[in-house]
Amino acid sequence: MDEPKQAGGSSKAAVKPALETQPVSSKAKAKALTIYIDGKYVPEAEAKISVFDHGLLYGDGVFEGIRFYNGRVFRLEEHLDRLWDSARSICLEIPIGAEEMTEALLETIRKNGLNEGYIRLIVTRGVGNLGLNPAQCKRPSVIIIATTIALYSKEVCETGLTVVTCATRRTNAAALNPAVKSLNYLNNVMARIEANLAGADEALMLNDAGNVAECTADNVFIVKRGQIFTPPIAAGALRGITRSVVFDIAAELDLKLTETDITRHDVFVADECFLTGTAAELIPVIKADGRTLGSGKPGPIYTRMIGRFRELTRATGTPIFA
Ligand code: PXG
Repeated sequence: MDEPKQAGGSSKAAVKPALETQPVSSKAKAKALTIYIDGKYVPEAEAKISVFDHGLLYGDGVFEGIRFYNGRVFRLEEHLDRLWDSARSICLEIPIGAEEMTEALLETIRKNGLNEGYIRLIVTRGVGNLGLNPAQCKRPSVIIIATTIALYSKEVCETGLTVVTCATRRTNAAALNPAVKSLNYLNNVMARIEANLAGADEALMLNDAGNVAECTADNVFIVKRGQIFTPPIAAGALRGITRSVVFDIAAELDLKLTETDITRHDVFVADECFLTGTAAELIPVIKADGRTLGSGKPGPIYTRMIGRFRELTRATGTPIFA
């Protein structure tokens, strides 16, 4: 696999750790990336923002993680729509239009000579003073990083992940609404630390009612008696783009999919469970809080879903080189 930034050595454990947790290989450091910052394309060594940027000082900003496959950006419009929704919700005006953003994004990929990979698109509140009042920040910054990423090895996709329920709750919509994909991810980071400490691959996050919301960077699906279930947005799930792809595939394959509250019990007794996210794609879960789920192997519905997902990612999306 060509994974210059994230790829690492292999381990003999039955369930391999996420690649992001493995050491960066020394070979990888050779090829410097070209990064877009506020209209300029600069080498990564020069890609810097101010220490007074409120994105750094307060996590004040929004972002998207986007994948491109086979020379096409997957579900780009949906990602940009969500970025603009997140920005609008926090009164952040993105300084360029969607058309200019699209061109900058495609050009960043082209400048890095990539055909397949991952984009991190960030809009920060911009430079202000040390007070948190965003009224001080006159111009938001736009940053685009195009690189390669593999969160989980091929083996993990084939064997499945383990999850633990964490004590850190998903933020209540009345506090920081989880629908906003903001730069403030400390809530999810805390949950992820709990998973790490418990030796699990991911953390299952509950909402204030004690129902399943999502994992730290992925939406959750379960399968019971041939039907698929996932928590509604109101339960604290991000309106995931990959989640919506699963809805589309379920309709295509004539599988019943229902948005409903899910308890830990529902997860424990599920026939199958899988997570979805742009970086993680579709990934099976085979253990939750020590209980083996279903057969303990990726299930038949997951297998059909991922097959169709792979076809869609290869054949659809915004062309990069057109
Ligand atoms: N829930 C949360 C909280 C997320 O941040 C998803 C679900 C999945 O949504 P998409 O649209 O990607 O299907 C996300 C995704 C990562 C990473 O490295 C992913 C996200 C944020 C930070 C890191 O996988 N967002």
